Amino acid sequence: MPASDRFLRAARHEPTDRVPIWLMRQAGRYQPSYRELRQRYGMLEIALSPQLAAEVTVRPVHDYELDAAILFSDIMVPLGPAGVRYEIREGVGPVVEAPIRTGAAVAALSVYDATVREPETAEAVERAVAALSGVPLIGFAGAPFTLASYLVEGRPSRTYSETKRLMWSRPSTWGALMDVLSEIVLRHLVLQVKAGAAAVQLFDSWVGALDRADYEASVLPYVRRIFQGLESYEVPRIYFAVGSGHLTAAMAASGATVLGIDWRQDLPSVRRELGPGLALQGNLDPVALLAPWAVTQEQAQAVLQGMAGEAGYIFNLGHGVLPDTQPDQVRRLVRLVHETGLAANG
Ligand code: 1CP
Repeated sequence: MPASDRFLRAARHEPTDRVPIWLMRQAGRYQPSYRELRQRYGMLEIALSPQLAAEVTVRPVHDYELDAAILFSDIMVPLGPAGVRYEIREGVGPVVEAPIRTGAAVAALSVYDATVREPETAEAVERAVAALSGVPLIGFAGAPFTLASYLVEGRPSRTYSETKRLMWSRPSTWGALMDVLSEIVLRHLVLQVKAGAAAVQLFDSWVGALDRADYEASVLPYVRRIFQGLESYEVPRIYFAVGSGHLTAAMAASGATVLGIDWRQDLPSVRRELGPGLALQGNLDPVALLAPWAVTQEQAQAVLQGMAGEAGYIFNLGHGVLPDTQPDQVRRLVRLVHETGLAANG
């Protein structure tokens, strides 16, 4: 079975010959070719150059025989045309020039026509799809809460204090912010699907900071709206968060067709809890790739064993590949999953 079929078939619960594998952050710092390119260009420069973004997107698929590519971009990219001034600071992450904490600041954000304002993203998708010879491309966006966390805090945070403060103390401002972010995200994802993305992933990386009641009241309705808006395009809809075991059942009611699960959770238990309706993706600890290969192998095999014989399963890490990962470990992991992850009804 060509790599081109495995990922999409598993996402749709169809039988596959092997367990498909792709890795969050598979294009990035751990690759010598990426580090070399970064000596010459900034991260955003690469993301906003269709030719460079496509090249970086395709490279790990060619190097490691992964079963899907993910567009090289960042969750902050669609916020630029909305009027947000930000930079990706070395060793820090996204830093916003003027954090958004008032109704006036929210009102200044604009929903825009992505086809007009994001031609670079559409062209990067088209170029990557053309170069991937049938291997599916995953388009992505940050989910409204995770985007809001950067906009309100102004930078990466551990406590999300300002974000929660806004959510709790000014519910109508929060609602307006989530409204505008949902619409921007939906349009950004539709743009990628129309340009050729075969699936989408919504990264809600930091939403695990909320308890279930706040998640259901103040975040889930907006995520639902995004997935609802994508339904008619009939592409798999992946929803991922970190440290969110307490939210899994609620996230399963978002309209996603695949849930990304981090390493803290036990995949077979999640499957039992949710039933077979949703495909699952995950969940090797990214740190396991830094261990001696015998340890990596043991942990990866335990993940595979837990899902042996299950349709609707995609191997991935529980979060992104860490920058100090040895490329050879990635190569060996892909081989291991393809060689031992046989039993997906094939
Ligand atoms: O130049 C660089 O290498 C800077 C590091 C970097 C990279 C490689 C950043 C800054 N963004 C990216 C690319 C990126 N970001 C991709 C494409 C690469 C791939 O997956 O193959 C994707 C999917 C993202 C998505 C992203 N950006 C998320 C969601 C996924 C996750 O890791 O949870 C988040 C939270 C961001 C914000 C962000 N951008 C960059 C950094 C270092 C961060 C995290 C900052 C923080 O800790 O809060």
